[in-house]
Amino acid sequence: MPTFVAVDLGAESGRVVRGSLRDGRLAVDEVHRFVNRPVALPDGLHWDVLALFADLSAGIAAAAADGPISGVGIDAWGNDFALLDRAGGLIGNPWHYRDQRTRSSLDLIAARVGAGEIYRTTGTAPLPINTASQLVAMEDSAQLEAAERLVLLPDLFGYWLTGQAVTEQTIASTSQLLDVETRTWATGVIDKLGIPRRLFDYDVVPPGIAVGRLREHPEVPLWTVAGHDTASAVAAVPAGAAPSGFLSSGTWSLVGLELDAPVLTDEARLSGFSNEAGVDGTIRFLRNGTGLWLLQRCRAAWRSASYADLVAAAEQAPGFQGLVDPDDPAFVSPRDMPAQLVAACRRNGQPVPADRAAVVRCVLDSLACRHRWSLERAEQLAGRRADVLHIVGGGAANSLLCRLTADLTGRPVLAGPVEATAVGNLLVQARAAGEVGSLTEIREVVARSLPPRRYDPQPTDRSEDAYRRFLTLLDSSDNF
Ligand code: LRH
Repeated sequence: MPTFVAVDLGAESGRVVRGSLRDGRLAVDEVHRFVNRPVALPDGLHWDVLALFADLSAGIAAAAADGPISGVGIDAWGNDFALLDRAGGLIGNPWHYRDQRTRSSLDLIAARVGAGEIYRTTGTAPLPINTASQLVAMEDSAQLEAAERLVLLPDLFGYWLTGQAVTEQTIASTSQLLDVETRTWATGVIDKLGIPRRLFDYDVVPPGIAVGRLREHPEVPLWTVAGHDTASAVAAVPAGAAPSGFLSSGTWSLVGLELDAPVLTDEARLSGFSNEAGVDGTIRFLRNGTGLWLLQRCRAAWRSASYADLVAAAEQAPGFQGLVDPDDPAFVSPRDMPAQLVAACRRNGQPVPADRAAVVRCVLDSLACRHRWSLERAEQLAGRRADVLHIVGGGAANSLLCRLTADLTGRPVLAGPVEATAVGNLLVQARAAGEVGSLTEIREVVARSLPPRRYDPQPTDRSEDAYRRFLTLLDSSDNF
């Protein structure tokens, strides 16, 4: 029975998950889970990559001690990267995409390359979190001067595990520096931005190739997987023949459609849609919006509460009162998220949430409205309709969010798997090892092993009225 190990790193936590295939079904169990704690240093907000590496290594060791494993794969959140010097050493602590140093980056990029041109080349929406935005904010820095090579985070950990550095396609496509058609570095864009070309002087490889063997466990190969967590999650969407959309729901809400070719129109750019690289040449045409981050920060501010308790309380609170735009810049890194949500309702003339349950309900109602907006806009831009919406990731376990998203979008929601990212990671390895055939077969294995839960839409006058109010709110802001 072949067993694979997925290392799946999210902005809030990381996990090491083991998956075994038997008779066309995948059984998964979590070997190790750990918190991901960003650290604020005098120069800005960083990831603690050494702690993450120690934790993921401990998880792999625990899995290897339990029985033979046929491979390891690593996926992580997008955009963030490490710089390596000419001896392969790490330069500085990688930055967190929420660090504020990128404030002027979008203007700089538009001035140097042109917003339309960089979009037509890379297919990536202009966001301050993009690797490109971070690199232009670092120009003339000593770190950039000393750097020989850039590796995105999953590839950094793969390098530390095996001694071999690769650049995997799906994670590279979150940089805004990869050519969306050829899936090679967009050297013209890199040059115009004034970013040293030598950092990218390496081939970009697809998911599913052998990288090398683990230094600590020489019998175990490391495979490239879809290194971008969203790409791994979408590979594990148990989509059948019905035309469907997806929502990968975690810290971010990534709503969109899987396409064969990118949509590179000005309209798509101005609506904030990206064309991200998926498995087997697929394109994830999606909008990257703020997701359960809003709730994560509320929970942190309130300390004691669990997500389950918060959602249970919100179930009892009256719905469709105060609404906010989840992408309001006030929510990017506030000290006190609940206070910011209340302030945003007040600022926008919305009913002001009076207690925790009302704040949570405001978040979930607002996310459901945004999900509808993004799905409908994706359909218009791509000229394709989704008859069902698959929700994967942590949000698939949030029944209120799933129900509200079904009601607002008017589509049946198929929720799960919650651990889609790890599942996609495991099955891309299984395919590389010859255990599974195509992407379609991967999705059949998921549907058989972890059948999704269905929520049928029940729109009401109140939900429709809330959506109209949400649109007015968007009209009065600068956000797309
Ligand atoms: C989701 C995600 C998203 C990014 C972001 C920083 O976890 O990878 O696709 O852009 O994190």
